[in-house]
Amino acid sequence: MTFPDYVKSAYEDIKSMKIRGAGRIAIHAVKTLRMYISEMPEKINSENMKKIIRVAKFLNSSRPTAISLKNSLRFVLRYSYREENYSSDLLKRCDMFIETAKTSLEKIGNIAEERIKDGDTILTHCNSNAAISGIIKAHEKGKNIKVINTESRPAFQGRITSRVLAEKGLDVTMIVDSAVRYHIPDVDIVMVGADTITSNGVVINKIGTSQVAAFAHEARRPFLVCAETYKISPETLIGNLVSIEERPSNEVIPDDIKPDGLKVSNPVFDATPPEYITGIVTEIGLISPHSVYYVMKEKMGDIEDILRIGI
Ligand code: RI2
Repeated sequence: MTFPDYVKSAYEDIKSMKIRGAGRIAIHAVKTLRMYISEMPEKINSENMKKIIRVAKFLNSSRPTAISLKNSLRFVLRYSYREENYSSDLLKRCDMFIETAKTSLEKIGNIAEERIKDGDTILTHCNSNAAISGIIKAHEKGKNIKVINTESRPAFQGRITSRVLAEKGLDVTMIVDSAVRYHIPDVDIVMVGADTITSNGVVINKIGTSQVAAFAHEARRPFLVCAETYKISPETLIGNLVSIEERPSNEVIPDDIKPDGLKVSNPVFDATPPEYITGIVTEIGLISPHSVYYVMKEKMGDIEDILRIGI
């Protein structure tokens, strides 16, 4: 099956990380699928439904770790197994996902903001819209806060965080990733995002997150994860492991200076155990990592039903 150009470029934009961030790639994929569905007749026959699912699978294959991508597409196609399907219903589900993603971020920001006290220094890693939403709100409310942010090698997403926060007038200090332990005594609270949350409360996020969590744990600093519930992975409930994306070696060392035979490992995510996590700020409230299973059941319903969509 050949895909329309806009589908291929959405795939490339996500794969190359031109569009990145677990929430943003999910929204971009749904907007792209929406475009494809809008070209379909109102009554979708099984042949056309197969085509829609193929496009969804293709978009999902652009990046392997963030479950937000897969969950967003599954949300749209939740009832695709039914005999009768209408494009207007699918388009409504696309819009519903996009709107929910927006309002979830707003709610997460409000809850995270409550956890930030006047005078606090917040450490954040990488660039997470969810994690910085509370920081921005605290600043806008007039709280006198400071932010320390990691540069997040090798892709330097920390530079986006610094720019966004500095442009809003926050007091931001960028540090190299390896300086987290040096600076942790100055930190009052750590806030990071998530790409995937497993049924047993493990958080998969940007490489280095687990080190930050270990240092926060050692220094007895609260470690909060800010993430929408659509970042919970239903397949982890049936024992699937989260696959960690390995990106090209030239993101770590350019090919022209790489000695012959040098091996490079570039995993872009790691796993933080629930023992290091003070809480997860979601749109339904601040939850314990140990309660993820119950939230998953409440938000997603029948897991078997979700998995049979086949994406
Ligand atoms: P939001 C990013 O992944 C980072 O790991 C970040 O913490 C996470 O997505 C969540 O981001 P990448 O795309 O959804 O930079 O909170 O590899 O924006």
